[in-house]
Amino acid sequence: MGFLKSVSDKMSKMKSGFTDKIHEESKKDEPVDNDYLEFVEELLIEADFGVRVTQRIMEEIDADIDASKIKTRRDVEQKIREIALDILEKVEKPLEIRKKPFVILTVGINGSGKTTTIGKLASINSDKGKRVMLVAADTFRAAAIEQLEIWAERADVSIVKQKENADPAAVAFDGVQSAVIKGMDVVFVDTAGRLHTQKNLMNEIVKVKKSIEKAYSKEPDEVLLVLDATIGQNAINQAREFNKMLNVTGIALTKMDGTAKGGIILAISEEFGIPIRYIGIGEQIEDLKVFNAKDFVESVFVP
Ligand SMILES: Nc1nc2c(ncn2[C@@H]2O[C@H](COP(=O)(O)OP(=O)(O)OP(=O)(O)O)[C@@H](O)[C@H]2O)c(=O)[nH]1
Ligand SMILES: [Mg+2]
Repeated sequence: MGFLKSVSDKMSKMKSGFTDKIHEESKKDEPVDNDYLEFVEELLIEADFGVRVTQRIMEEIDADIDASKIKTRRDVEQKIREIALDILEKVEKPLEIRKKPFVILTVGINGSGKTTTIGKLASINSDKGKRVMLVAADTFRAAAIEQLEIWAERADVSIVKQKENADPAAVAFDGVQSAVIKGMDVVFVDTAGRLHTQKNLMNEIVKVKKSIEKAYSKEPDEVLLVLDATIGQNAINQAREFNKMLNVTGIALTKMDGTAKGGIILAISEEFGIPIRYIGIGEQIEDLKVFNAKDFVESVFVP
């Protein structure tokens, strides 16, 4: 299925919570007055566009009304789309897996979708003929290692693991070193979920990053922050803290299918400008999409 149709179908919550409501109004032959603008502002906040993006949108709408560029509700709808595209185009930088091994460290809070995203990417890359290695540096629970093993089997790729409670930095070191020796194309390092407020665990992930650097003589090629879109504005704080500690180079925004508040993608993009590499719109392999701004706006912001 193409990007447009599948994303559009899976994003039905966001569409019914925001896009369809704006569109219904835009069909009405009624003025763009203060009441209407307040209604629009509330919708934006409810859909998690965040204060900063909402303010930008409302200010640009005001300016366009003053300049007589916006006359109808349909013009307002169009303007929101334009601003969404402007924000998202700046973060559309697909991850290019060039040199080998290309090492991707995934980080994020508990349950954000790290392991699933790795599993999906392992399959996609393996299908392209790349030699993929998964590294089970989430040693917190035995189940976490097993979960990654299942994905490795499904994608028919290699896995490096140790026992439960092994030092995650040591597992990461071994994994990357072995990938270098075996001539792997791409390495995904899975890590345990942690809250950005847990100081010890945040220090631990910095150690994991450093140990990859030691095994590899350079930093990981990608520090991929996996963010759950359904947690709303909390995602902003997480992105800020993870970025401060680890220099995040890309974001995978998961569970976009499960939320009416998909505006969070705009809030994050406008705030940090970190590339959005992938969006997750479901649990299956085909539900991970390389992020494309124009396609996204067309499938989510057009009714
Ligand atoms: N609907 C939906 N579910 C998703 C998506 N991505 C992940 N999930 C589900 O979210 C749950 C948690 O995913 P995991 O990949 O285990 O998350 P994790 O970040 O590895 O979790 P921890 O290792 O516990 O920190 C699983 O049930 C996944 O199937 C998505 O894009 N959409
Ligand atoms: Mg996991």
